[in-house]
Amino acid sequence: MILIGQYDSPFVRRVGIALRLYGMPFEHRPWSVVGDFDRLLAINPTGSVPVLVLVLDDGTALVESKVILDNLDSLVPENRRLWPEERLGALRLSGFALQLGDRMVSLFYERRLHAQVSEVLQGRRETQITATLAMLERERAAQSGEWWFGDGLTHADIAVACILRFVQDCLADLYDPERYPALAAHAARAEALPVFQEISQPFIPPA
Ligand SMILES: N[C@@H](CCC(=O)N[C@@H](CS)C(=O)NCC(=O)O)C(=O)O
Repeated sequence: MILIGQYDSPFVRRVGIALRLYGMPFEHRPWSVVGDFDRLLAINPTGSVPVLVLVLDDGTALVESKVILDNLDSLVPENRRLWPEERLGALRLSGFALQLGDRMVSLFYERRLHAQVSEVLQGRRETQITATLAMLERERAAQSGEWWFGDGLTHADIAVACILRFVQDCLADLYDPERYPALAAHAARAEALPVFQEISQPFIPPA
């Protein structure tokens, strides 16, 4: 398998972390969505990452981190899957984390790429991001386990941790760890794991 995309994307990173945790060998091609746009388009016409190319099959390319992880999860024995027994709860949480990530990407591009930032869009995104962080903080604070659903790390834990790294990297003004102590502890616990340290790269802003 070939994973395309850089680990400063929370979506690429969550796939890379899961691949390592599953023990699945893969080749990583850290293509930039800007610098490698043309060759990315040839594989994924939406020009987005992550893309997972299933080389051992027929070269099928999967996009969208959730689609990719659902497929990978179906390939491993049940006891290695990264969805907990409380699957609905973890899906729900992952959904909020991923939408939060999408809002962050949108705001980052708005601020970075538009000469004249839309105040309406910026305000809307900031409200959405702040409200979702507050909701996640309340919910994480209500859980005393090591991870969100108990002892085992799940896709939902990974998604939240990757998104929290992303907000610190590219929208730091919206994330004060002291305001979100339960989330900050969650992120610190995840980032201390060897797999999070290995599947990681400093943020490279698009030129
Ligand atoms: N919902 C997608 C989000 C993917 C996404 O937003 N990727 C960004 C990088 S963080 C991207 O490819 N941006 C390039 C673009 O949108 O043109 C997923 O979960 O895979």
